[in-house]
Amino acid sequence: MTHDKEKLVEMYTKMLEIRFFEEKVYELYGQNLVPGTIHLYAGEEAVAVGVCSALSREDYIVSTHRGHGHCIAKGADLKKTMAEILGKKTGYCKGKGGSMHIADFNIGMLGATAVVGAGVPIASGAGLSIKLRGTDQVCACFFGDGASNQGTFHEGINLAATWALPVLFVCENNLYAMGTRQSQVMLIENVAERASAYGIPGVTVDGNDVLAVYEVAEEAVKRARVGKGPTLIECKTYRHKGHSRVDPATYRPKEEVAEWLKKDPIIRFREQLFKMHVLTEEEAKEIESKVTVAINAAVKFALESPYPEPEEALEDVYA
Ligand SMILES: Cc1ncc(C[n+]2csc(CCOP(=O)(O)OP(=O)(O)O)c2C)c(N)n1
Ligand SMILES: [Mg+2]
Repeated sequence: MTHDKEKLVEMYTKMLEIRFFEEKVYELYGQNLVPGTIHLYAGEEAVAVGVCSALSREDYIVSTHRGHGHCIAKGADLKKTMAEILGKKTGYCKGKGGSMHIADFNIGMLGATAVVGAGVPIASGAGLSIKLRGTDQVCACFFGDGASNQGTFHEGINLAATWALPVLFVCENNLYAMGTRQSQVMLIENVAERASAYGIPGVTVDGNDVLAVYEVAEEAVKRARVGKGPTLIECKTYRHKGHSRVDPATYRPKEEVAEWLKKDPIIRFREQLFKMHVLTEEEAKEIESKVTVAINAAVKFALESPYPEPEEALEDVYA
């Protein structure tokens, strides 16, 4: 476990950034300012931040339809991320990708994909590229419990295992794929059990405990960097809200939601930092204000930015 104050504060700040960023997007959606939809990440911040804190800037990530949290955790610019989600020209993909297709190669964010499970073989491809180029980079691939039932999951992980590719397969198991509960479509409790089918390590971790996730990710990164191949990491977590902004999530028992809300990863981490004497209440408040200012600036930037011109629709589509 890390005791480096600067690192711990950075992790806490990133988690807050993701939460506050999303609260604003939620609001803006209600004002009809977010084209398409947004898949909310609140409750799962410890996964993105725990994993990305174990990576360096040169490492890669592959994200999902729930992409903005991974982006921010990997170090994306808040202004350009917000502008992208609002469909503005100043966004990462000139406003043509939105949250589900956001990418920033400069920080190793290879892209979000809305096709469930499609990121797994992409991550293995990135792993193969790393191996062929002989660098010590790694690639972390985020996907859901639902994605782990796709053929791409099997094919992508099997290939990465066979070729000992430097990939972290990170399953964000939030118990549901849209309205389908895991137990309706899987007879095993832990997705990590599937690792044995590929001959690689599989670890299940409390996905609402950022330090636990970080520790497991660090170990997997270490293995990957020295050519020992991939690890399947399953992070047990829960989304606070529905599948997307328009889903009231009535399929989830109220008691279950209440139980998980008590395990809010941000509140838990803050309390841990108080206990570890890393943060005082005053310092925590200061961080909150700093993050609020940064998020407000991102919203202002995005709102004031122009939309792309209709003539630009086909630019950057074909290489
Ligand atoms: C190949 C494919 N099938 C179905 C969908 C529709 N869809 C979008 S998200 C989703 C659920 C994904 O669940 P999971 O992998 O657990 O990720 P979570 O949304 O819980 O983060 C589905 C079925 C899709 N986008 N792509
Ligand atoms: Mg899920």
